[in-house]
Amino acid sequence: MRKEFFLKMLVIVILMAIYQNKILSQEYDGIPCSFGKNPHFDSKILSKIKENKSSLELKEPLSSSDPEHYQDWASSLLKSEYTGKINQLKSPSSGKFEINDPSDVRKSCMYSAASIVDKNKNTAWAEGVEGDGIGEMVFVHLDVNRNLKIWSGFGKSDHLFKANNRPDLIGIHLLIANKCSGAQDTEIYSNFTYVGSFDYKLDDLNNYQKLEIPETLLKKYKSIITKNNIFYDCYKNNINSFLLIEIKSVYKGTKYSDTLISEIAYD
Ligand SMILES: [Ca+2]
Repeated sequence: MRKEFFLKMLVIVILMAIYQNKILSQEYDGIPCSFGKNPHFDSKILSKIKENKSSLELKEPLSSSDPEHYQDWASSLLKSEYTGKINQLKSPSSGKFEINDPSDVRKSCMYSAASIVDKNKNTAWAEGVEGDGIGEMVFVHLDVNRNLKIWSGFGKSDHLFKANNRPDLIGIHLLIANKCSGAQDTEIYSNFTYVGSFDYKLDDLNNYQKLEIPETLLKKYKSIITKNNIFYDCYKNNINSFLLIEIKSVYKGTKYSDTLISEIAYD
């Protein structure tokens, strides 16, 4: 009798394990950073910004443990190769499987826009569409009054730099967030004004190179700031300028067609 009971329980446990695994593998996609199929920013939103009709909100996390907010900062991002190994726990409140461990969140979001501003040339934003990613865009939040530099391509190693695409010509759009409000763990930037854009030719270099913004555009930026009289209610910083980087052409990778940018920082 006891043996029968034990066997029954064993079968139930095995069935539960199989069922659980099935749910987990189905739920892996898109949590917490989604990929190319689910863009949060696109050229239609950019057109609306140009017409002052956009309701775009960019959430900037206060902690580097929350890079999932940065998935809204790009038109696509490459699916992390670590996704399959990430643990998910069932949330008691929603019943959904979620990633709770910050290090797992970071793994899932490894190619998000967070990787452009993490001061680490070994991490990068990568576009996540088929082909070379021409027309794909990513936001960075930096003070354009300061000198800037860019590390285009995957700076992790010479091998990876050459194996992947590097941006050749990029379009740089300058925007102003007229509003910022502090939330629990993020700052929310909204009410964007489009200042203008220019094309910038990059060298095929596995290192930092200058990113210079034309004086005429900076002059226009400063005149808009003065006119708009921007008031911020942020916790962390009061930088109102955003750059939207658009891939226009690439230096082809020897092995992959993913285009990456490792870092944009102050020079
Ligand atoms: Ca980086």
